[in-house]
Amino acid sequence: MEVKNRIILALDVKTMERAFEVADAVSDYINTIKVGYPLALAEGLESISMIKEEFSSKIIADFKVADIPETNRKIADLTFEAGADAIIVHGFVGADSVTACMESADEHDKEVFLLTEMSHPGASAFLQPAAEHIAEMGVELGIKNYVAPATKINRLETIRNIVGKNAFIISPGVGAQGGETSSTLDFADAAIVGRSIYLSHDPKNTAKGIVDGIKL
Ligand code: FNU
Repeated sequence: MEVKNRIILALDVKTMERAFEVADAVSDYINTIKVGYPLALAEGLESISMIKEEFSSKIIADFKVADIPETNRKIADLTFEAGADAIIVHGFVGADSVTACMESADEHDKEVFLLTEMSHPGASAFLQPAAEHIAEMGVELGIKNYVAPATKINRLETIRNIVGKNAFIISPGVGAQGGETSSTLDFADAAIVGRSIYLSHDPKNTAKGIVDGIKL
């Protein structure tokens, strides 16, 4: 996936009005937007196509899909039909559930991101011990896109080493969760930034500052 300036906006706002304001403010710098449950549950799945049409952005649907294969398949089909370019899928549910999303992605000519390990402190309890196996499973399944944490650079590096240099890793946890852009981008292809941008008093300048910092 081609991500402008290696920054993805996590648009976790709860109204379409605010979503449009923030997306508009950062549109010179960001062309890839992650829509998750906050916006989709507040404003519906059509929030995806509305943002896509207004800003010509790529949309990654962060639905952390984690169900049985048959249900995963329905979730992925509906998400791609709503206009998402990619969907984030949990790996811990196993190869059959992930494969169901991959099949949907292939049929719709869209992409799957495999979530290996999460960025919050609680992820160390159950997900971290499984994360390397999840990444290995992704490689065996032929997955090229991954999600790995910006808050734990050593874990991000470990996952990069498993999935290889040609894999595409996006990394959440920059800014509000304590992760730092440049060290994240040493191992990830793009950083996901939410609150630091959409809660800032000047999202445009904040996005510009992040992008300028990358180029230094
Ligand atoms: P911000 N997110 C995350 N950690 O933070 N998808 C993960 O491990 C993961 C995610 C999402 O902290 C989170 O839901 F797999 O405000 C939010 O949408 O910058 C975004 O990444 C981080 O937002």
